[in-house]
Amino acid sequence: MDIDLIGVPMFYGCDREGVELGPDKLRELGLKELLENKGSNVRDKGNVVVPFASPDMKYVRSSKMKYLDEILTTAENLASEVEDSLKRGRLPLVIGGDHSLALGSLAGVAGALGNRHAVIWIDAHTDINTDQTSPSGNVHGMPLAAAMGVGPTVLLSVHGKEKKVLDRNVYVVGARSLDRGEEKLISDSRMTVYRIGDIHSSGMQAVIDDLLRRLRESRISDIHISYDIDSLDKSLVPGTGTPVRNGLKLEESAQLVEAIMDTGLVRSIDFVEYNPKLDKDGRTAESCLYMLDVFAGCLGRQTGRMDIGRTGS
Ligand code: 5AB
Ligand code: MN
Ligand code: MN
Ligand code: MN
Repeated sequence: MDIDLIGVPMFYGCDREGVELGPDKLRELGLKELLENKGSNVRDKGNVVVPFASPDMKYVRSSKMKYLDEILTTAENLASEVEDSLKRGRLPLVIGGDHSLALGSLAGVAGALGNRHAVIWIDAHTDINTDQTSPSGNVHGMPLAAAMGVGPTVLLSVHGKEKKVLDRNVYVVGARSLDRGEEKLISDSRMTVYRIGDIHSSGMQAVIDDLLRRLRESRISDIHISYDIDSLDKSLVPGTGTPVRNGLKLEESAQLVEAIMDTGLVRSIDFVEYNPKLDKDGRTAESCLYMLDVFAGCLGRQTGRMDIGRTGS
């Protein structure tokens, strides 16, 4: 596979410093080599520009969404990069940074692929708050709602088009920490949420089978994976801003990622929320590398240019 690495050194969406160091730390740990060794052709596009803001600028633009201007500018910058990579037939691998960057990656995906794609959001959270329902004002809890066209216009208008994905093509896996407004949006929309309880009661394979069946029936032609490392159990990722107990094991996460990757439909990937500053004994780095190795293995098995338009698995 031809891969474009794109770093997004930003913490504004989680309001907790350290996560902006994620992209360069993963490079230092050998991300490019890891991908190359498994057979991919990798171009590192570097980091997108993230404007500077001091903490006193947090609420300048909005009282409900912290660092709004800086997040929007970064999202525009990222959207252009992702769109450009996809149009060249390369797979953008976006390295965070906090999850608000998905406002940009999904805008780029929509720009290049239209609306026949699915978004698979692997996360302890569903990230479907709006400025009205958010308990924190942190935009990293809002990008998936915005992508479905729900929330304040400013978040929806990144890089054109208001809807970056149809709600019926949205799947969250691993959810276990949801806010009340998020629960309401789940019942009011057609998105699918596989909670940790479903995974523990039926097993990961049953969840995967159901997910793949729905993907097939929906006739989507492309997939974007947004991988938040807090989907993993708290013990595996001390170095993330919002760890949650009772999460996925590495083996379960690998099984899930492999099944999705092996559809051959994955066009773009986010890998987010690794905060090297909060890590303990390199445990999070190790978990990240384990999962990135899984992605790398799958990507390496896939061949060169992507044939956009294929269906089924
Ligand atoms: B993450 C919370 N729902 O909105 C909120 O890490 C947490 O990108 C959001 O999944 C976590 O502040 C966002 C309480
Ligand atoms: Mn998230
Ligand atoms: Mn464009
Ligand atoms: Mn999360």
